[in-house]
Amino acid sequence: MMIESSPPVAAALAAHGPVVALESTLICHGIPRPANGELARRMEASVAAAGAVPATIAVQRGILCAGLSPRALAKLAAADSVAKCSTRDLPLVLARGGDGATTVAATIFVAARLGIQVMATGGLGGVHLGGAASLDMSADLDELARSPVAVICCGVKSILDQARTLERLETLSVPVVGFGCAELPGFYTAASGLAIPRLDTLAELAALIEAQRGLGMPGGVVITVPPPAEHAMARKEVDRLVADAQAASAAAGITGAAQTPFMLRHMAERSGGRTVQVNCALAEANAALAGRLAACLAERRRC
Ligand code: PSU
Ligand code: MN
Repeated sequence: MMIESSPPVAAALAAHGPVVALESTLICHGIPRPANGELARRMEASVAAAGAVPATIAVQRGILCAGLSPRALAKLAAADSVAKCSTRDLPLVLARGGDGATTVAATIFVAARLGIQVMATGGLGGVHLGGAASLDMSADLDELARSPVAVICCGVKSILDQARTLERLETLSVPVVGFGCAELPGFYTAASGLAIPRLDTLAELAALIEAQRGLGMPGGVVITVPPPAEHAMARKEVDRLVADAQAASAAAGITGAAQTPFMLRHMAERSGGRTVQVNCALAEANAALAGRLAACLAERRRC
């Protein structure tokens, strides 16, 4: 296996204990410094407080690591030019011996190989605005169709075409549910206007995952929760920020993998840091829920 697990992660996996995978693109390309380092620590702490072991995934000098020491995590958050790695980028960064931050796609690819069933992030990647023509659709979606990992998130990032992303996930046979909500959350905001099935307990979430495994389906599930109410933004404000970021991105000729980081940065600046605040709060809450779900799944395995 080309993946190196940290001692705590290896021990938890060997004992079939609860482990939660965390991504590193959110840290390196989604949140500005120094808030990103603080968030990385808080997400790990939230997973641990729920009784699970955090496994932040990243490539370090050509080695694909699951679980970073506090020092390595701080170094990653402070680093300048860590490559954004989706699944297709992993072989190249390994071959070059470089450093890489994993997206949701690359993170669940690694998690699945290790038998980690749950991961947490802020917002899933998806079909970009205009994606029907440009074909810019996040590899997060296709990877979810083949990696059996439950991704806890606040829906699809606000900069994306949320309705078309849901359509694509349906085509890929990836279940999308709301935990305590019957509407796909809109990432920075609670509302999207898109209906999804609602589940209300951890046991129901676990049963969903177990049913998918029981049927021999290859993929994962998307478990969505609204952003914490005290931090959530109004939909109108988010729509305005997205439209501005979209226009700036088009004017600057930004395409491909650079688009998501560019737009997130633009909205952070235009909102005076409001979007970063929401993003950090929701990512931390998602990590806590992921920890609880992983603990619940491990408990049910023992019964
Ligand atoms: N969630 C956040 N911020 C982020 C991301 C998720 O709150 O920056 C990252 C994830 O790594 C996700 C990626 O996989 O954005 C999507 O990038 P793209 O659209 O290029 O696939
Ligand atoms: Mn893309």
